[in-house]
Amino acid sequence: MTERRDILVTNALPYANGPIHLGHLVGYIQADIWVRFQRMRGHNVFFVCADDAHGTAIMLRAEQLGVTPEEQIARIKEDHERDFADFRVNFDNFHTTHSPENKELAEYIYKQLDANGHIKKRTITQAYDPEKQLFLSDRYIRGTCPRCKAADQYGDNCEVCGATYTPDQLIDPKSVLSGATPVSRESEHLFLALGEFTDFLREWTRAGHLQPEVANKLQEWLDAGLQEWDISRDAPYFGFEIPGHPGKYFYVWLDAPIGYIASFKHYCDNQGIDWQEWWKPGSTTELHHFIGKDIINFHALFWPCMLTSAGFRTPTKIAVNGFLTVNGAKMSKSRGTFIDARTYLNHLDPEYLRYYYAAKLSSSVDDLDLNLDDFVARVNSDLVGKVINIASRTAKFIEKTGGKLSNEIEDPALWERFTGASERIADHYDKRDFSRAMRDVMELADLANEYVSRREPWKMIKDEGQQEATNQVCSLALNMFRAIVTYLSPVLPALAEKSREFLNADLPWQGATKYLGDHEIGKFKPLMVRIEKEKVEAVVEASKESLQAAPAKPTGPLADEPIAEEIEYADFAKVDLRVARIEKAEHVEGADKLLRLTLDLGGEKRNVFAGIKSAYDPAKLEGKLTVMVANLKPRKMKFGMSEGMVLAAGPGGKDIYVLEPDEGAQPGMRVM
Ligand code: B3M
Ligand code: ZN
Repeated sequence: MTERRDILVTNALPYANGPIHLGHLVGYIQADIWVRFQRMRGHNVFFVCADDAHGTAIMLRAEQLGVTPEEQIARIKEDHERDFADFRVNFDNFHTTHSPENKELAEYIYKQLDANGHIKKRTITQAYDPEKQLFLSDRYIRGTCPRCKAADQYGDNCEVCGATYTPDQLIDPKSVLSGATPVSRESEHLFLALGEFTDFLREWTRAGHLQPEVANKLQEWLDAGLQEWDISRDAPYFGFEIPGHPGKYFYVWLDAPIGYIASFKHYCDNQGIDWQEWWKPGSTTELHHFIGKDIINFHALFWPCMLTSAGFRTPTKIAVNGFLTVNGAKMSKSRGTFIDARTYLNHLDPEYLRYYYAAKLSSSVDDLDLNLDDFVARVNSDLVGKVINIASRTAKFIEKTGGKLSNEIEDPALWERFTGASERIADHYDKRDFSRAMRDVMELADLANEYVSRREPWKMIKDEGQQEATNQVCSLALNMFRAIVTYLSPVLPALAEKSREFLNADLPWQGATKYLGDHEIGKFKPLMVRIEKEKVEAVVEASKESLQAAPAKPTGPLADEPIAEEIEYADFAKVDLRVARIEKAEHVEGADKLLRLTLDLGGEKRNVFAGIKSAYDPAKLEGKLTVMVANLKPRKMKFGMSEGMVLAAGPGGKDIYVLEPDEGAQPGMRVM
């Protein structure tokens, strides 16, 4: 075995403005498995996290609930901690970024950056809500797209046509917070001059800290040139005031990663450990950050600059995971696939999900799909059908033959397959190739089951002269079971715990290669039950956004949108409207509002992006007839060419109704 490593592991800090959901859990479960594995291998590991407690969203949420931000983040922290504990994500410390340690460290790092000349001052013009009296980031402004005129678009880009713009280019912009029309206001901001770190970053991003695809992405950004990073926000803001700049606060993303150090420091101060030993340049300890792919820039660009300038060590590895999709699509509240950790826990065993994620996780940044049917099938077949089965079909024969495992290895070649797998599986875990580790373990489970089926101990036991042989066969089976559960125990800590009791033995990693003989075992109890499909359905049902909860929609559309200006018939006649059949309707990766439609115009096929995702399950659209503008000039959108437009009515959101011709209409027919 290699020498003992000192490893500090962190997970991205969840925002303190909402519950943990299954998407978050991909990264947390991944890191927890890795930590448990490293500990089993004898390494010294600390695993810390914290709530990311600052920012406008949290401040506004507290205000809405009529509590102080401090009260609000304290409540959320309790929920987060409970969710993590119940999913067996076992942090050594779960802190908050709104802590004295973090304040002190953030101020310190900022002062170092400033002293090293990397902080610049500049006056910027920003949208300001005159009623709420605060500056508005793009997400708090909505209005009509200046290009395609789609209503209710974000302040920075249009989800319907893909245009990008600044909030002041929106037609009729409104503050989401008050409904007021934003005004432009000037204010002085502080910036971190990232460009000054370009050479450092070029080297750092290629020095083995990152997955290759991540390093390539960063190279693109570096080649494009790094902008200065705006690190200040004006009051009112929930965060830390910047030393020397009254009324200005650190932007939440400045102090968020510093929360890693703060959480660790808080832990070490309680334990009497010297935290600085772990954070000084040249430290022999390792630092691993597990994050999602949407926050790569903060961790692999900004963070190393801050650390290095302030005289801290930089990360050993940044482990980036992809997003979670459910049933092949983005998690959706209307479909009930936006599943909170707690909703899942109310119905299902967390170990099922830990196993499923492990079985699908690799070291790449690929997205991970939780297909709910496959989830049920896979867990039942792998864990219950294969792993548990080995023990449940042999344990009773040990009981009947004296309750003790035999010293005699009945099939040494077979047993060697199990001991020989140890280092290979360990290597997969270490490289975060959990899916490979799971595949190797399941192959072992197949071998064990084949062996038991071949020997048929249930027949042997009936033969008076075969009692000892029966005991030997089942002893080998249970030793194979023990090795398998050991290899799985970073993923399935509860199963490991129960198996320890049943086998009356510890399950250290090295133990998997030592034959447990002349050893009395405990009584077999069912170690895990099958997932019932109904429970998964109950989770989905409970996750569906209740319709009553949706805000009441205004009625009387004419009052909202007066009839447009009169036009000549000739103008109307220019529009070639045709009946089309929706042949295919699909989700578009990365688009919140769009569906991709393949339309059949009676022979001719068209690809059209329609902003109707919020109202339609794509499957329900397929086969439907509708009406389209067939002679609209093709438009290049963010996700591809759109060759026409489908007609639909309604204000938006869930209230969108695709027009359908009356029965008898055929694709390609002209609509007059
Ligand atoms: N609070 C959450 C996220 O974007 C954000 C992470 C902070 S990590 C220092 O996933
Ligand atoms: Zn648009």
